[in-house]
Amino acid sequence: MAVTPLRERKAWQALQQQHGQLAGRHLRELFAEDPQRGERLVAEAAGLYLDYSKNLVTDETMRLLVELATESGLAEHRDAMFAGQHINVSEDRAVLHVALRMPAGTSLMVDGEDVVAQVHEVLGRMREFAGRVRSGDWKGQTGKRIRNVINVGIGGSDLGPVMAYEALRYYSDRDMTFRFVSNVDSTDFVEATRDLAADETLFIISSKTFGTLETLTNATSARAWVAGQLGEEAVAKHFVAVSTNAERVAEFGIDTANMFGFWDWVGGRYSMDSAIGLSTMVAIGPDNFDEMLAGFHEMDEHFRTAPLAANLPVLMGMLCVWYGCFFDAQTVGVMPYDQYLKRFPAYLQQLTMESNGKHVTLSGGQVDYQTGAVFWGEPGTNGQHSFYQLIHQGTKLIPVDLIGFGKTLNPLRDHHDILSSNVFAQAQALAFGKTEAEVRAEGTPENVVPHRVMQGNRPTNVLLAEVLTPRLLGTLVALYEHSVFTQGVIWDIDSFDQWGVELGKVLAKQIVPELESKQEPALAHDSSTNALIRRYRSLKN
Ligand code: G6Q
Repeated sequence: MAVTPLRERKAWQALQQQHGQLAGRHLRELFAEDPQRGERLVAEAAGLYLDYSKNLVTDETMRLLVELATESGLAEHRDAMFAGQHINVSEDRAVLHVALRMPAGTSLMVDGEDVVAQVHEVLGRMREFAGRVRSGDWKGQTGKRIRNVINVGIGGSDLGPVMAYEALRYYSDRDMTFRFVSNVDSTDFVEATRDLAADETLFIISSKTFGTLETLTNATSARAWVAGQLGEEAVAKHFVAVSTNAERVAEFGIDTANMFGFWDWVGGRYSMDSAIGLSTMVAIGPDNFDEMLAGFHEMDEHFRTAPLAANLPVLMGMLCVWYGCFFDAQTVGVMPYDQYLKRFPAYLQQLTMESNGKHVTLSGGQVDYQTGAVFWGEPGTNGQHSFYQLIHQGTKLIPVDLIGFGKTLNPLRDHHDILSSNVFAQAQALAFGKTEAEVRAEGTPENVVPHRVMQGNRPTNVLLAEVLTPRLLGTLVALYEHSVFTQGVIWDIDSFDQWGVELGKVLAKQIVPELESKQEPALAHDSSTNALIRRYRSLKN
């Protein structure tokens, strides 16, 4: 799809003028002039209510952003993704995480194969397996039931599973223990296993390629840990694999009958609802997992069919472009006001930054505008007592997404109203601040007045949902996935490759032998790397 360079698109130029016009305006004025704004600049879908009225936009800005998305070919790119076209150009692959949540009985033919049928075949096997582990029918080597499940994986094969487990812990089997080993730092493995008995422990080795050094190192230690306590023959009952690479799984010594597959059209950071979610399914049960998939699908359908101007992920994606490209905002904060979502910002970091951390266009030219923002965050209200200060009164513009819920899963006195009041109060304070006159009227000593003034005009999105369910989690993740997609299309980049990550995998493998070698290795790196390696060798010996 040939596309006009971003800066030459008509809507881009109009948006530049818009930005100029809005530069001196304050959200206080925008609300005063348009008192209904807070009821109009909202959108709702799949159980999520989005209030985007406290953004530095007018109706005209939103109209132009929609025009920019249209001119960028968003609808065509979206349809190409849903049709299984190879939109991941640098890897020549289809991008079909949306097929992972298409209902049984539907079909999507890609390169001559019905991918939906394949998805449901694997889901069926996962259900059967998860059911057996949960019921105690799947026995370990000594005949005991499995009580502990450890997912071994990293990046996309870890962040989704651990985030989903934490988010849906309320729905999990509380008689079982779930742990996640990702870091090749031996501390991760040792701490995860130190109080567990091998004969009650099942390892799920999750690796799309089954070639990732960290995961294979941890998997090898896990096998030694099991074999050391129960003998080599125990491996069959204590290990299963999730991968696209059956050959390597077999080489590692896991029976491919105990392997759950997925496909090269599922990117690692888009894989938590594929077989990579096996630990999630064992934790929350197949029915809840189905609910999560239904939530994903509902948001997919909204993204696929809703007009751009009322399309939640499109709105959120366009606003990211607006702040990044026109206001030079470098970061986006995401603050879930729900303790169960404590790993959601970390999950989003990979989803957003690995996807849109790119500096060349689809056709290989250098971009001459900002692309992916730095995503970060912590659950509220904790963050309010630390870094929110910089958002309120610092010199950087940081758009923030605040995520709140009408109900808590763990009602306790008035905790939830106190928690939720902070969502609204923070959005209010960030938008409207506190003027000099207001500070003075409080009797503040003159020399303190400037310190207590809150400029306001800090943008937020508020997302509200009823309660955190498996379905809602699917919806929320799909919302951000498609927001990332929207940004990537406007920026004309490949949101689905990750060559920077691949580089790290190759470089470390070259240096390992130089650290391990008994003889002084001949080092041919730059002088800094050579000196660091020599220093490390002297420290370790
Ligand atoms: C995800 C990335 C990366 C990947 C890990 C693990 O999009 O490519 O985070 O998921 O490097 O890779 P494997 O699953 O192949 O071990």
